Amino acid sequence: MMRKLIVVVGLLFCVMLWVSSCSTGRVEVGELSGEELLRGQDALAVEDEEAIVVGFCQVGSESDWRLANTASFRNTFTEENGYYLIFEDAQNKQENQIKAIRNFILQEVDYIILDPIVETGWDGVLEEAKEAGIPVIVSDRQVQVADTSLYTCWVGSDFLEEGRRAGEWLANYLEEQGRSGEEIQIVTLQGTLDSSAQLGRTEGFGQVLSEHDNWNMLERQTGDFTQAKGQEVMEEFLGKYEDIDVVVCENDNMAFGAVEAIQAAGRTCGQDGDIIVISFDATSAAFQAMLDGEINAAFECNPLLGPLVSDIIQRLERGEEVEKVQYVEETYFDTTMDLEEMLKNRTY
Ligand code: GZL
Repeated sequence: MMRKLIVVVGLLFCVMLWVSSCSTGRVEVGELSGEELLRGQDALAVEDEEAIVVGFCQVGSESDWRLANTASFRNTFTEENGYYLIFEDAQNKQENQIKAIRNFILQEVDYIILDPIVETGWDGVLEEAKEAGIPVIVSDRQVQVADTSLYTCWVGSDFLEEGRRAGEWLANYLEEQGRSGEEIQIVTLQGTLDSSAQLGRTEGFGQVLSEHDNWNMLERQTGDFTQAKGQEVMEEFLGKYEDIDVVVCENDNMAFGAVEAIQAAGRTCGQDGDIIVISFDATSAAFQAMLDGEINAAFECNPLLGPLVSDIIQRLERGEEVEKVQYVEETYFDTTMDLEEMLKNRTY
């Protein structure tokens, strides 16, 4: 593929500003095209003409999982590995992601990597990327678009399976506790609504829930994958419901918030507590929380997607076909396991 010409547009933009200001005293934004403005803000100087220029549009920095996912991409898409990475953190706003993609298009990157905050609302901007001839690789969360040719492929977790796995774990755990026939009251802290992780985990756990007539889902509410919001919603649940046996937290950080709320309310949770805490992600912090007896089980969601996406790009560069959907391997962990030993080997 023709490599990017060495482009240093920042200097050009400054010269344009200086010339314009000489003539009118002040540059009116209207005098510069959107492209000139954008380029001026994002001077792109690709030192190595052979570098593969990649624009990565990240969700935000809302959780431990997200930080590990960002680190995986930053550690993979390096100059040493033959890349020039343009990283955009969308601060959990879809409109910022759409702006970032348009910016990548203007900068004529070689590939766009998108981790979409939510599944819908992507058809227009992905059409623009397709018209610009820039392949889009979707990572982690998924997009729902009418024309799936708008993206090259997706790589990430089977969120539905994660949810089912958690439900099946709970059924086994209750059986071991001799509580199979008991009325079980459950609340759920959901992730960001319409995100693939929320949709899949809610649906997957819901399928197992429907197989147990004695399980009662009192309420589901989003904690937006953050610890603060997770704590706030759990406080509300504890105020509303006298009897809660299980809280399903659709990520670790909401689980940590739920534990804070439970303990502040004078209740107990985890290994020997009266509220079972189920979490998703299984970051190192979740292992520590299980070792501290605060949560019962963590369902793994692998954030280390950088190398997988790089492999896809290398195969595309060689003109190879890539599978449209690529799942990562995942498992779960609970307090019956040698978590101390496992924690030593965790890299996130
Ligand atoms: C899951 C990922 C989710 C994590 C959260 O693949 O999209 O977003 O479960 C993160 O921790 O915020």
